[in-house]
Amino acid sequence: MPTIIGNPLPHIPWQERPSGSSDVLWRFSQNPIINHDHIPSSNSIFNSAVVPYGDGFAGVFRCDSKTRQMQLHNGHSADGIHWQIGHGRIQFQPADARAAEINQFQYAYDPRVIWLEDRYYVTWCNGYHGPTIGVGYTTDFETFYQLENAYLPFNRNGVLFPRRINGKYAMLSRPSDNGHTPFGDIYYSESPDMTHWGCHRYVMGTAGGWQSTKIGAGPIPIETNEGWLLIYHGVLTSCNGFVYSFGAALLDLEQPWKVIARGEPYLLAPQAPYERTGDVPNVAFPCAALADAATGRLAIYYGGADTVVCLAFAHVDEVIDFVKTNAF
Ligand code: BMA
Repeated sequence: MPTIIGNPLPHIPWQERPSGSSDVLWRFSQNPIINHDHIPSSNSIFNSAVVPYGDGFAGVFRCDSKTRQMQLHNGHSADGIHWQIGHGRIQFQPADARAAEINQFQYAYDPRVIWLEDRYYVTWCNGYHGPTIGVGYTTDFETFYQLENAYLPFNRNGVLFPRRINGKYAMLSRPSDNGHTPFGDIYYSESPDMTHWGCHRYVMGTAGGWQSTKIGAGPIPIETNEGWLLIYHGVLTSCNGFVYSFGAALLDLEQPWKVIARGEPYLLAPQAPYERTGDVPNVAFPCAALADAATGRLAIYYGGADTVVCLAFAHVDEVIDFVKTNAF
């Protein structure tokens, strides 16, 4: 039976699958959990990342401002559903003198957060003469430090693994261009020190249907006894523009650039009103998942239509069965 390798987290948000549904993944009935105007300064809050913190949860939120600046804000929550989000953007302090050279804020979006060894690391899409992957850390979600960018521009999607692999830090990313990127595959890179990234490996690329234009890693990969469970977004180009859905794949635990299985259908496509309608219609964009190793429950946080934050739920064994049964 597929199981999560990790800590029991009995307090993560949860709601049973609606009766009559056979979906592997189902939406929270109280979606969206965070509305576009949750704080006075926000135009929209979406594509955000949360982790267990203390007795509750903390997070880094993408809050686009009323000047339409893309920013990261901190947040705290007792239950993972009701959030207190900081009203101002996170101002990263340079971690050292070298990092001070790149510490000028241009824009920041699509964060991911993970506890790794001794601190919470944050990665995000960071403006530095074009989009690249910013890396920083915090211990308290109040003071944040910025390290070097992981890559050269252009790259918008950087997702750390939650532990070292073969002694190295590991990250998935998606090299791109400076526009709205009509392509994109997932690559793996490793680093001895969280600064120098190399040994780049191709993981997987676009495929049919919902993932035919580009794909990108979503939440931090979830370690299971069957491999890393990677929830990832896929984009198709319709005559009305990009459509963002998400699905799942299993990656080898020690060589994560090797794909064990990849599910052909999506797990969730933008079909609810708050996914279809908003600043960017037809977007469901996952950036975080809480996983309870005791029960196998997953709570997945995703942005709806670049406007709101939503939750969906699944059982890890059912997601892995789905990936293997529908592999292509
Ligand atoms: C991507 C990012 C995401 C966004 C998506 C759809 O390039 O900007 O934050 O959700 O486009 O607009």
